[in-house]
Amino acid sequence: MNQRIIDLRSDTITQPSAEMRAVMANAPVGDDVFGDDPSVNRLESFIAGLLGKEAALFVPSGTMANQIAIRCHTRHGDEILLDANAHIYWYEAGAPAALSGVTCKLLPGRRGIFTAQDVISALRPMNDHYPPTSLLCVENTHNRGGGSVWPIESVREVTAAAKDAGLRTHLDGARLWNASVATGIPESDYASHFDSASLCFSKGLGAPVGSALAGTKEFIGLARRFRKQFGGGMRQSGILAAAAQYAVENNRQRLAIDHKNARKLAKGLASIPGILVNSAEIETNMVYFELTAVSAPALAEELRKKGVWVMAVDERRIRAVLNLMVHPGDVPTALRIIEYTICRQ
Ligand code: TLP
Repeated sequence: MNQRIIDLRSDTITQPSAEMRAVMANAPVGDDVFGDDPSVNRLESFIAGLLGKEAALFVPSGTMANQIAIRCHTRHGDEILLDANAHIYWYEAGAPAALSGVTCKLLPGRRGIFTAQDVISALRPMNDHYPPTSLLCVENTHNRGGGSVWPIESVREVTAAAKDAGLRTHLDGARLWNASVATGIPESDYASHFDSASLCFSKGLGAPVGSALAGTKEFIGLARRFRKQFGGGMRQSGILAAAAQYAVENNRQRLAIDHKNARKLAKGLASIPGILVNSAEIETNMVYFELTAVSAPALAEELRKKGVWVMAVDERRIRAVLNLMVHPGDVPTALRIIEYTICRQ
């Protein structure tokens, strides 16, 4: 009998359902580089409306959405401000330096959330010795922060401080859907504080590929040019846009199930000797936990053999991300396997 895999490495592993595949198969398409793809055009105006922005652009990945935003908002030699654990800094292969020629100044956030004072303290006086600071980036929910949700008041304060200093602002909203489901605050309320915002369809929502970037018409015009320059101009991408549209329309509200499963998993983990996790801090679909005695990569390796796939983020910490592929009953099974395995390490 085939072993069932409980894959908690990321919500990016989610697979398109049969209904989503049927929608993809029947999507009307055209050449999107010519602006001819009806499914892409429909998705872009839908996302612009959803985020309360003038325009939006469909791009292949969250990384590309963020990097096009940085490229549009900055000039070579500038500095950008972002949390020390931001995805843009950690996991985008050094792209701010490579593609936009900017340096990153890291802010000391708590679970990814920093304050207006942190922004103000990072500003530099006008002086030829310093790089001009031109952009503030915020990540909501915050991945390395543990899926933490930015309080809307903090968003308002940090973006106001940035604007007062003449900076542009970008929201990495790869998992903004999760923030909105957790708080009931619409995505557009969060996005209204930023010059640009990105969203991902290929994480918890379960689309196979794709992200969007939104902002003013002028900004998106420029973004379209950089998308081409970065190699992200796609042709009959309506097949993917249709999946993304289906994902937003059908899989958004169910993210609450992932959040509930994350709380359940964290609560169970908290009672296993050798594991440290603050279950009160679980706000969305991510559970980061610490191991007091065993190595995280070694435990992840052992768990993999037993059908529970998680990600070791460093020597002591593991990330588990609850997602659409998790069946009822998987959380108790995963907990049993983790407890069994850790006791034998
Ligand atoms: N995050 C991935 C990995 O890259 C770590 C994951 O498994 O969580 N912003 C945020 C906040 C993200 O978490 C990610 C992906 C991205 C941007 C980039 O999206 P993609 O993978 O589409 O380039």
